[in-house]
Amino acid sequence: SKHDGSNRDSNPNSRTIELLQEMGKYYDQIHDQWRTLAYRRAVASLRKQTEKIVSKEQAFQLPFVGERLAAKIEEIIWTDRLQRLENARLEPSDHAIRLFLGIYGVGFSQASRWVTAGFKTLEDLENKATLTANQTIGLAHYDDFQTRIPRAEIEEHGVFVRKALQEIDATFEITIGGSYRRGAKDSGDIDVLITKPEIGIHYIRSTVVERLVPKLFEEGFLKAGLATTHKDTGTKWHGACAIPGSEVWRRIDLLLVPWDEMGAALIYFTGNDIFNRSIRLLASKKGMRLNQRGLYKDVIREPLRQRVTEGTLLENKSEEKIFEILGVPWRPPHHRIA
Ligand code: DCP
Ligand code: MG
Ligand code: MN
Repeated sequence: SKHDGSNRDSNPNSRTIELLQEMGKYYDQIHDQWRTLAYRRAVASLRKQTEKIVSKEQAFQLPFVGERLAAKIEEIIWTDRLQRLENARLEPSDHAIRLFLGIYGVGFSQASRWVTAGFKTLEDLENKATLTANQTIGLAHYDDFQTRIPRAEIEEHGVFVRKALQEIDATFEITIGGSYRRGAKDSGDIDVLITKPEIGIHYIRSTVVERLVPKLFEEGFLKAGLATTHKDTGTKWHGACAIPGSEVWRRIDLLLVPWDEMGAALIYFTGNDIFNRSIRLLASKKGMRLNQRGLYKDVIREPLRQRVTEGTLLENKSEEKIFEILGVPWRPPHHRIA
């Protein structure tokens, strides 16, 4: 359901893809991870087809398309609709849950509790619910945070953060990751990786937390902190920002990365999340472990695959080397959509 800029219109299956994608988006919103993944894979599979898929038998031949999905594809061909999707659109409690899930920081259990308490609209929450500080911000900026950020505006935010940071210390470097780095034409938030050559996390964290963040608030760029980092252990600062002069608040994630770990962090924060899951699974099949800090070997696992030791570091500095050690061909960020 992410806007990754693939060419949909020239695809003979564009209508099918559109409805399946919407169905997947619905499952994502109700936190049905298994179906979300199944729909995303099926969509990716359909995208690669050069012919129109018109029957369930034909659909079933495709990778990642099971019997039920194949039947849904046929339903779309015959009816130009998907009954399940229309049901989902109509169910009133689902509607409220999806509405509430759109509030920043609100998960499925909170949304369900509000529905159970009888709240149906954002106005209900505003007038009758007891909200945390973050929920209040999320609600007040509901539409802002739901609006995709155009690529050009992401770049403006990047320039603003880089300038402020380099005024503090000219050797700091920033990289915009996330869907922007994958080449998306618009993004849900701004993911900013911050590092400095030859330096560890402590200096980076204290510079960002004690100097950059206050400076950006003073300049009117930062508007609110949402999930802010612990002063001694954190590696991220999530908040809201706006280009000075603009009324629109955007979600921004500042991600603090030790210089040595940039390769692993770039892979992680470039995503997408499905690509990350598949590359991590591949690592684990090869007896290695990949996380946002590095690629490791000799990781000892408990029977239930819970990690006990970090293992030996194989590589963390270079994205290319991590791909190489994993034995997978280099994939540029634009192609990291599993
Ligand atoms: N990520 C992940 N697993 C998660 C969340 C995030 O692997 N559960 C990684 C992959 C994402 C990256 O972090 O690409 C940034 O997370 P975002 O939520 O900002 O997602 P994107 O930038 O990919 O998309 P959007 O345009 O919605 O921000
Ligand atoms: Mg993002
Ligand atoms: Mn993000």
